[in-house]
Amino acid sequence: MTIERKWWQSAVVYQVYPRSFQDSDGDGIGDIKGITSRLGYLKTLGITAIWLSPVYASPMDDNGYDISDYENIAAVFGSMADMEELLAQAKAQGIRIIMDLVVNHTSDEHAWFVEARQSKANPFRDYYIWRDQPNDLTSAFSGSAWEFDEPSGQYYLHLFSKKQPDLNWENAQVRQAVYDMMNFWIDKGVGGFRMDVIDLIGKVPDARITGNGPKLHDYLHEMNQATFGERDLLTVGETWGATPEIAKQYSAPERQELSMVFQFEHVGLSHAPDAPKWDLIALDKGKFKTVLSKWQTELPVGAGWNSLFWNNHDLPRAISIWGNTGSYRVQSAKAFAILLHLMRGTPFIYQGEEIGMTNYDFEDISQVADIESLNLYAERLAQGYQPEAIMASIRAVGRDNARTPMQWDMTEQAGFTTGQPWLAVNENYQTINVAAALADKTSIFYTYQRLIALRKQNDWLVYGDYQLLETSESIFAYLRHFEGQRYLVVVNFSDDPAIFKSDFVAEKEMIANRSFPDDLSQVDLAPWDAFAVAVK
Ligand code: TEU
Repeated sequence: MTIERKWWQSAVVYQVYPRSFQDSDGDGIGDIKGITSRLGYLKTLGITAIWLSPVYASPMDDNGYDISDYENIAAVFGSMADMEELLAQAKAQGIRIIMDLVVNHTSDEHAWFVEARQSKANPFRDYYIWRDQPNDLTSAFSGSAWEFDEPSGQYYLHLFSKKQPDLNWENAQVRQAVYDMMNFWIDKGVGGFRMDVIDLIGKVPDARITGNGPKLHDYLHEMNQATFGERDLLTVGETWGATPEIAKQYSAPERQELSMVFQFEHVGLSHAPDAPKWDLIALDKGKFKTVLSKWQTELPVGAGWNSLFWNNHDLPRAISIWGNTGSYRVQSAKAFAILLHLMRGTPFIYQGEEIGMTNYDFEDISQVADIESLNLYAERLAQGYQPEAIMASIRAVGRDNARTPMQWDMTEQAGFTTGQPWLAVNENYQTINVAAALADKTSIFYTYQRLIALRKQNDWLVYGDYQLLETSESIFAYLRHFEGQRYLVVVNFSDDPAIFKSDFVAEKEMIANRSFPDDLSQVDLAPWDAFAVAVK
């Protein structure tokens, strides 16, 4: 089979959450100059693209996912000149910058909304979604999705915070304004876009349809043609509601929509059935294997493309909920890395994952900054929940777990800032930090570095077929097939020893977090052991 190779299929992307990555001016908030100063570190890791969470002008109700000007930079993050410098320096290091595209909604302080709420007759009124009466749609950040606008006498829709009014994608002028803005950034040399909650733009509020609306794919095809279609860019949609069938609609090349999707089916396995994400349940390992394997086999090369990730800025640290951050922190972090990075799809690493950063021990709501958690707290308190019960949810899954400052070294505030950080540094920074990781050849960092290097060197890893192997429950083992070669990946996904049996014969070692087994007929696996070998 001849494969039409794309750079983004073999890329490894690193997500930077600017507020928490590196502060350069001592105000306690990370900034663009800080990111530029750390490009050398990212180059050492080996990543080839950065997904930059929003740095645009914003009142920061949702840390920048509420944008008031798409063509300017938030002063707290720096200036447009800083952004251009970051693009240039990154390019010189062979790193592309993927911008976050947040166009399901704007900030209520965006000029369009400021105009829109002037009066029903305002030319920008129809840029947003207004109704005389609200329906029962709810916001992801608690409460009704409708907010009454006193002066103009109607309700506007906000699927997130009330400072994030939803744009009306039915309006062709809105769509054109978004495409013009995207072209502004393409002309600046960005490497692509990560599209925030893109599956919501086809919503039909009166029919209570939010995700996967009827015109969603028409809009994305139109966007593709009006902007990045002819360019060699990476576009990834955040699509909570995607099945493999839906993922193909987004990413099959002939449909000319996006490069790939983020799907969250494995993330959902930790949520109680029919409950919001706040009630965490133990992971069913059987389902975990089935779900991840389904996404491997149901998107064959040419039919679509998937991404691979454990973490992002909205999720608890994966090793804190699925791994073991006690005695097996290092071993389980390496096991997760090996398990994921040898699958097919484009891997995304979230800042700090490569050194095994963990959840934060939030004890009191005063330690929490995220609007989603703060709103949940107020809502549940009013519903009669005990504060400790609400804190237990926030501690387990709250988004601030991912947003504590990056841990660079053992100096005060972990080298993140010379001032007071906007969110507390995790107390474990004395042991978990970049300087310590770089100094230890056996650290998690070097497992990631090796995995990234392997992906650059091996087509089997990028394009090979995938086959789940029958094993005992706690072992996750699969084969990759490519051009007559076979590669075996075995992970003991548990705190207990396990035995892996097979009739494979090892040919060449690829990567491991233990010594390589000579004999694959029976391998004694210690907790969280993981290895990959080419087999005959
Ligand atoms: O998130 C979309 C989303 O639905 C969830 O991930 C969200 O974080 C929440 O946990 C739902 O319970 C995207 C961004 O990634 C997130 O940071 C933004 O807050 C949100 O959209 C709004 O722009």
